[in-house]
Amino acid sequence: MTSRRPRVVLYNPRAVFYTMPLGLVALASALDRSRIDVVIIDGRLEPDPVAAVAAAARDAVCVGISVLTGAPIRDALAVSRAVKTAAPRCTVVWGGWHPSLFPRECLADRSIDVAVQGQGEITFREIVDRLLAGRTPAGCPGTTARIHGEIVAAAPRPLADLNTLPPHDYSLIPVGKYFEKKRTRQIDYVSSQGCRFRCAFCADPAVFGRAWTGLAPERVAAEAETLVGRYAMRELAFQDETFFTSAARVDAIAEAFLSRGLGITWTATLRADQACRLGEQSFARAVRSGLRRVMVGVESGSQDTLDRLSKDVTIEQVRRTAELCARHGIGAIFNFIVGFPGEPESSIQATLSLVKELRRASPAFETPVFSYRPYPGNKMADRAVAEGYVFPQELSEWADFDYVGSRGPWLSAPAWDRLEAFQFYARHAWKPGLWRWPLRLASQVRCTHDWYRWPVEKRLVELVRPAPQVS
Ligand code: B12
Ligand code: SF4
Repeated sequence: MTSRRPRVVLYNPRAVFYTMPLGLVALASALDRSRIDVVIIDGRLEPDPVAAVAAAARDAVCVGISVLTGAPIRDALAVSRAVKTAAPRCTVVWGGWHPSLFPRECLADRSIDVAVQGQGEITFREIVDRLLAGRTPAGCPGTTARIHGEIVAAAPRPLADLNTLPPHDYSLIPVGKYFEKKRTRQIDYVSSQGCRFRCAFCADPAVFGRAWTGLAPERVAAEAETLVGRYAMRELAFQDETFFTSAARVDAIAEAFLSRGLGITWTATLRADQACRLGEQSFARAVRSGLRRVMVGVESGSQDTLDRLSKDVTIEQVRRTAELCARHGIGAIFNFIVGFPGEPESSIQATLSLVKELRRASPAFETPVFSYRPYPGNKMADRAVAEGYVFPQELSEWADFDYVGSRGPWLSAPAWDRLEAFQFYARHAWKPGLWRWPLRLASQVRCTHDWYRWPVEKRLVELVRPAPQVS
């Protein structure tokens, strides 16, 4: 049966992991669905996403696609081109991080008509309204668009207070299918947008201009309660860039979870300085309200390197955060990066030492160490370019720009091999379990003596269990 109402199709490209497509849910929730049909298609759940979007686009007003830098671009391009073939008059809108950073470069591909920068709800609603009224989206604040072959960049749109936007309607996505893929009744949720910090390797300051907006605690708790009632949700995964930005807000959220007796667990991102500002009592309250795991971007074990990164965090704060988590029995993923341009060997060594210290502190801590490769849209990447680093120029080249689990240009091949071996031994050296003791002992000896050559134990384990380990 074909619907008479105008249709908007939204597409989330294939990606690793099954985090819910919150950006698209936000956009769809902000449209007037009393007069528009909205379809969200997730490439991770479709056997043939290109065909599915092309078919849905035939009688659609527009197709909106969420695009991260890297591999998702390949999928987004294939879908956009298929849409233009199936429905040449359908407007293709790209939004999300890559088009926010590179609107003009995106529009160089003729299958893309509009690139949206930053927060998308109001901008996308205006684009759809304009299209329905037979007007061009070009000139709509927050967009860069092609009109009669010319590219028009409109004024930026200021970040709207999230509290003025409608709640996210999860009935727009098949929540049960995500539960199945994740193998847990965990719902992804975002309670804030933007970030006030200035880390020199991150695109957030460029995309959101160091602005931040967060939902009121009562609204977060009320929405969480609805999700528990509707989907029997057991865990809420906050996908905020910096969930703990306001200690008072975190306190009030924890209090509201407790007073509503939600009985769920929750996870969120945490900066070490924020953990220290939060303090013992508030942390304890958060834990009582269900906090079970935090993700902390430590980046480096060297204070000099942290200062170069403008991280505005001290190693002492990282230690205090770890101590707080361990004392409260909270799991933590401490993320590290090595191989920054010009990073001295002593800084890498300091990172490995801190990783060992954290591993020793709690078996519930994970410590992935990544090799730095510049993501665009920040001071560090600009500096690298000034010194001769060349970023991809065309969209198709950006599609090959995938860093996950690979070596960056500032880390030598032997240093990378050593890092891989180190990660294996650090993972096993303090892992509990009776039957693991031979590997644990060997790993402890290696970590104590910083000796990672000829990693025979690693080869043996990989022979028995070839799947890559993440932490
Ligand atoms: C969940 C998530 C993922 C999921 C993706 C889920 C999905 N949808 O497919 C997974 C785990 C797969 C992932 C992977 C990676 N991610 Co990620 N991820 C996030 C995270 C934590 C939350 C995203 C989210 O849901 N936000 C909430 C929603 C509401 O916001 P939003 O998506 O930005 O959408 C808003 C606007 O961007 C815009 N918008 C978005 N899409 C569209 C589409 C249209 C048509 C329009 C008009 C507007 C629009 O409007 C929305 C509402 O305001 C963000 C950080 C963050 N908090 O945003 C990082 C983030 C997006 N990820 C990032 C990175 C670097 C990565 C990885 C490279 C990390 C890594 N090393 O493994 C990989 C690479 C992905 C790949 N190449 O395949 C960077 C982005 C860098 C970039 N230039 O793209 C971010 C910003 C983190 C950071 N600060 O560095 N990620
Ligand atoms: S790395 Fe995190 S804290 Fe730093 S600017 Fe980016 S989002 Fe903010």
